[in-house]
Amino acid sequence: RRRRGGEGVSALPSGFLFGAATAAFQIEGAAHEGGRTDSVWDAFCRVPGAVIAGDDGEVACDHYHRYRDDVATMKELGLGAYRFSTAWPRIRPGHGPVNPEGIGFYDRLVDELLGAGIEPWLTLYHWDLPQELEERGGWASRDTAFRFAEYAVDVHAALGDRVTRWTTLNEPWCAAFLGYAAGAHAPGRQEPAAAVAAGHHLLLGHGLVVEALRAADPTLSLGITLNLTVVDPVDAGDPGDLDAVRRIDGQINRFFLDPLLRGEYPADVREDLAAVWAEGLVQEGDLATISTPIDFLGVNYYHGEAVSLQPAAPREALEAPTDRPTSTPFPAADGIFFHSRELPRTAMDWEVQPEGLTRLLTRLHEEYTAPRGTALYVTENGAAYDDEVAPDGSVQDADRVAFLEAHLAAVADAVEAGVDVRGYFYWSLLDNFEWAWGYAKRFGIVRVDYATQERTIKASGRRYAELIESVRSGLAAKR
Ligand code: GBH
Repeated sequence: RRRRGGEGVSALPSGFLFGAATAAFQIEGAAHEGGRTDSVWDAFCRVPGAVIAGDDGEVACDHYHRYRDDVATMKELGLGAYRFSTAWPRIRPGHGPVNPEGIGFYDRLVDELLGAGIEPWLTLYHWDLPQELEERGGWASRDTAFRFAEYAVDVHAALGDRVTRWTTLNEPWCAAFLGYAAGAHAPGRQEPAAAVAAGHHLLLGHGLVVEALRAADPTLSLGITLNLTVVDPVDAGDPGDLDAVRRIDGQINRFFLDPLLRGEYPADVREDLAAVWAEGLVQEGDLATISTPIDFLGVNYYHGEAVSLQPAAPREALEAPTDRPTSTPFPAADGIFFHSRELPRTAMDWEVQPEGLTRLLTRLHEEYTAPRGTALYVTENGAAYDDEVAPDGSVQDADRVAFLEAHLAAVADAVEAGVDVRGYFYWSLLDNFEWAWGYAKRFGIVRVDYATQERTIKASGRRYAELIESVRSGLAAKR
């Protein structure tokens, strides 16, 4: 069954939460203001060839100074919630004391959102580790998990009276495996064992934060956001392809889902990664901490993967657009080939596969979240396209409109099938700093002209506003 256009959202209940997402490093700019120190991304941007065109986060969308206008735009779009992240190096640089000026920015942002009737969804970590902590070992060091919990407690002390939705981490797979194994993201290390350690320490940091915030206020709603995907075999009848699926699903999805929601690392994943899994990495009590119950699982879904086993087929590093040499983000993927299917593609060259989102949500509900009463939210989904500005100044991004409608319909299909998914955040509110791609890729429903910092709501933004309003008013359901 394929539903098209706006009709696709009719299964969504009127209370379904619609929002848009951003991340501190990608939009804020003001990199040296208000006592902010370097994050690993500031340092990485200075590495020759690390980021396309030598782009950096110095100015970005200048959101640090323009947040009032940006909140007004969110209100115009009718967003019910805004997912943003706090910059650790603004708030608590490394071992230093809390920086009141850094907290002050988020204090004002939260008040502005609440004043506009928009629920703040705060993410504590979206990849901007203080560089000072990277110099002490970064996420490969166990100590970083404890420093993360200290920082979280500080942010909660300042904002916990107004913010009820807390996400610990955004996409620990990316932070660990793109950052420490592939070297395509900051800190640019290419050490698979450090990546596995980083993955565990990120999860431990998550658990420590959940324990601490739960103790501070049992009424908070706490969760984590993972980048998750559907992995299909090229030939479902080929045992080699099925084993490739098992390994990639293990390294992207189950490495994180199982400790969080089942309290253990999957035995097959530990075995696959044995050569890079340090002795004594997982200490007594870690898994109990990591699996402390959460209220919601945030799902970031962009595209699926189709894999086969073909000896000697190298993994292309899609995440490394520059000439700087990088490695595979999968330490145990020897012989696995990532197949390109006959599907439409975005400007990132990612396949557009909306039904994958329905399948992913259904699987998560059945295998992981429903048994524990954990709610699901799509915390990111979106697409980059080569937008053009029309002579009248408008942006008619028909491909993004279609992407948005198809993925909302895919979420509605999951809701209809009984999956407990309660909200959707489009990535991103604004065109912004797309990591190693710099400003070359635009994901926004709002265009940013980087020369003038002028914002323009794209056709996709207008369409999103219409769909939000039709669901909220119950009109979509009556159609
Ligand atoms: C998200 O990550 C981020 O949270 C956000 O900051 C970012 O701007 C946004 O998406 C758009 O990129 O198989 O090695 O080619 C993206 C998650 C996970 C998507 C890995 C691409 C392919 C990895 N990414 N995936 S690979």
